[in-house]
Amino acid sequence: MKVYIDGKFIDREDAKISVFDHGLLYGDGVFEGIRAYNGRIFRLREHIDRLFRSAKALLLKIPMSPAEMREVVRLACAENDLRDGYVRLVVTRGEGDLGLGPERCPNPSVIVIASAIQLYPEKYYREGLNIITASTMRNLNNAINPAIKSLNYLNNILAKIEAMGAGCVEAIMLNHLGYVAECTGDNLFIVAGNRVLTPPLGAGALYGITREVTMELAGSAGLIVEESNLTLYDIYVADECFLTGTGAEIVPVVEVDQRVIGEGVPGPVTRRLMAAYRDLTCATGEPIVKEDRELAPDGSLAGA
Ligand code: PXG
Repeated sequence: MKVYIDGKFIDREDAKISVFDHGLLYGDGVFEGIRAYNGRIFRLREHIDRLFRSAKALLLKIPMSPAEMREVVRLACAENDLRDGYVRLVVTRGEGDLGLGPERCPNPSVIVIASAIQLYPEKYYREGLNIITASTMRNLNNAINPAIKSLNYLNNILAKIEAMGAGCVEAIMLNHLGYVAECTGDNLFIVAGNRVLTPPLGAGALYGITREVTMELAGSAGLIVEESNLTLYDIYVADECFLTGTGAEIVPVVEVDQRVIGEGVPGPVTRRLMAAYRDLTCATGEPIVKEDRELAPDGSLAGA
């Protein structure tokens, strides 16, 4: 495997960054997780745009344009002969010193890891997940806004630890008002009759790209799609519940905090959306093409 770091493709074992990088010292940076299916990168533009928005919120200047970043992701996939896989894109504040101040980091680092994907077991999709609600509350919008996909993921990790402690793979996180925000690495939806509901972003959810695609698919299927504040009660009494994320895609939830959801099996709306999502991932996306184009010796992408 070759990892892209600041303009160069480096062997996996040599792909390292400084211990003075503020991404490591302070979680000061942003990231994206992107999937490639069937030789195409799914929703590449949307992921890169979200990366740039996260960076903007942190006053972190990414040292290339969005078009160049898309090209780097395509090159990283081609370099690793990836047709189906997972791309982790990281931009750190860069090397500084032990002070907090970002002004000490003049050169942000760009890292692209294009790797094989660890898929969720097929059982999760066939039988659905059993999840819990974490006691760890989602970050406040005026503390670390959950819309920023930053390298500071401790809020999510603490909730994930609770999930694992309860023998679950995911946990619901509530906001400070007691409304459902999202899960530790996935957005949440419920189905009530012919309505498909998901919390608004202001409730403490990431602007999930799979969430967006799912809302479009549900609309096309003639369902009523609404963003609305949800309490745990709304989930417990829903007909169906499912989670969305780049890694998970659309995964059914059949039990929450010991309450069986609906019939206790993946419901018809969830299954229909899962199928529609899989069709879309196979058929759309930015093609990965092995191009003649190489990085210049200085690591730049001429003409990108
Ligand atoms: N909420 C949070 C907090 C996330 O981190 C999502 C929702 C889903 O967003 P997308 O755009 O992917 O539909 C995410 C993204 C992991 C992992 O290893 C999960 C994410 C990102 C990177 C790694 O579980 N989830």
